[in-house]
Amino acid sequence: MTAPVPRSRAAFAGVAGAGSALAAGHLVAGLDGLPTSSPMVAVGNSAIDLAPTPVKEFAVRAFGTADKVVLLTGMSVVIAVLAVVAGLISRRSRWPGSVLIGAFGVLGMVAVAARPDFTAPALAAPVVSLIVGVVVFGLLIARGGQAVDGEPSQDRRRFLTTSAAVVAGAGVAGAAGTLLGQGGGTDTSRRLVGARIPGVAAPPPGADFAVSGTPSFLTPNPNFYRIDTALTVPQLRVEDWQLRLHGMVDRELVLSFDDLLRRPLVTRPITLACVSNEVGGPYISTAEFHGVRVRDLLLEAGVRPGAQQLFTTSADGFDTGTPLDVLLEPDRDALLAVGMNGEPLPAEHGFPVRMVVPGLYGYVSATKWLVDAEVTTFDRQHYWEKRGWAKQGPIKTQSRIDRPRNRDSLPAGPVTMAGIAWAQHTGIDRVEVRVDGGPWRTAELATDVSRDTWRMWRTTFHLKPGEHTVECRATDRAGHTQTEQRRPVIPDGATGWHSVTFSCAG
Ligand SMILES: Nc1nc2c(c(=O)[nH]1)N[C@H]1C(S)=C(S)[C@@H](COP(=O)(O)O)O[C@H]1N2
Ligand SMILES: [Mo]
Repeated sequence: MTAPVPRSRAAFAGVAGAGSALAAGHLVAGLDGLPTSSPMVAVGNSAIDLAPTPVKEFAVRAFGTADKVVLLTGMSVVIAVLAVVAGLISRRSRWPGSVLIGAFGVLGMVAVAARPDFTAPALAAPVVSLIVGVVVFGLLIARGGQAVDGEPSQDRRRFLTTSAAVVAGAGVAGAAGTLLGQGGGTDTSRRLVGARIPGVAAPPPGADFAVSGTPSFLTPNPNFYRIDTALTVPQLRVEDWQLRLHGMVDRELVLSFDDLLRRPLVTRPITLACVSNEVGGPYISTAEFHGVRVRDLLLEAGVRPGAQQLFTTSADGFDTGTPLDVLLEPDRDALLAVGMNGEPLPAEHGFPVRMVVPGLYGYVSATKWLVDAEVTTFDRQHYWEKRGWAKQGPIKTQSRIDRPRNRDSLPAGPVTMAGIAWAQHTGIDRVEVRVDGGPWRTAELATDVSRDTWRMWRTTFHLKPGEHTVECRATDRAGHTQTEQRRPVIPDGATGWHSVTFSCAG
């Protein structure tokens, strides 16, 4: 004869059951070398792909690269609440809660099976997860019961010992799963590739005004902005990597990493920019990219008449379409990049191979963890096009003020203002700056490195005490001056002048 399980124990049984289920699934996914089959990861990735566009835009705007941490935290809270419910409805019998936990296990299986990189072995993780969840929950509910005529302290000790064992086991399994999922051979693989990436020469003197507050001309790899839909960074190895270039071509190419590196490797400085960058935003960076020209590969395969785009797909299911007329321009130097700033691509930036196309926003050109390239017509819609963004995304001429910063307070007198301007593949001709709506003044420009990269500017104004607003606008070499009209990032990139308000003290 037993009394109902006390509320606190029942709630704990729910949370510990769900937690050990997720940890066990995570461990099996890591052991299998299929980190995206971890139920927590798969559910998170599905949430990212299914989220309506405004929600995603908000997430990127509000949390930037931390959006994934926010998503995982949010998921954990929801799961914890449901787990408490599972516990509380099982105070007299383990079954109602077991059914609820089992239902979540099935949801995890569905999420794993729906992933674009799904293969049957990936089901092992969610299946183990489901079983562990139901068993641990049932065990803790059974241990949590109090014998009506028994000794309460003995009950408590028994429940606490079991609970401690479960928590420790789940912690170890979760941590081991994360470690196993991270290594994945990518690190070793990167070291092997390292020797094959050429070094980079320093940018020419005067290529940036870092002393006046601009970024350095080349962005160090760890500081390079990162935008993608991958909850966990795909872990690929060069040994397994293969690219299929197929579709409307005369000769299909299947390239291993060695095949790719047998082609001439070029090094180009390129400024990559994200279409989701707000006016004044941080999603722009520059690197020397090392890679093979996409044009050479397309010519080798032979593009058939009528083909319009190269549809590229990543190992994690992201895809995009890039116009063939851009990729085939002789001087565009669109690259299948294998390196960045003298190193193999970092895992976060697409190891082992990604595409980079000067002049196009990343969402229509810069596929990371590239595994497939299909020459096709414009009919096939890409990932962001399906979500309301423009099919094509040439980068808009833009400029940004890096110094002063909003709300800075500076001494009155000479104030140096500095920032960046970009019009990839066209080049920057002029940057003008004005203070408090006064006349435009042409700023000093940094050394011109390439029309595919950003260009730094600076100028000094003599300012009186009080509040001031500075604005800037760029003119590109096609003679186009940035419009003042403010437009949002969706569907094809923000427009408007960046402005910064600060004050000078006398
Ligand atoms: N596989 C994959 N590649 C991707 C994306 C992605 O979500 N998945 N995002 C694209 C977008 S929107 C941009 S702006 C660039 C960013 O590249 P970075 O993270 O190396 O800066 O990658 C592009 N390539
Ligand atoms: Mo982007």
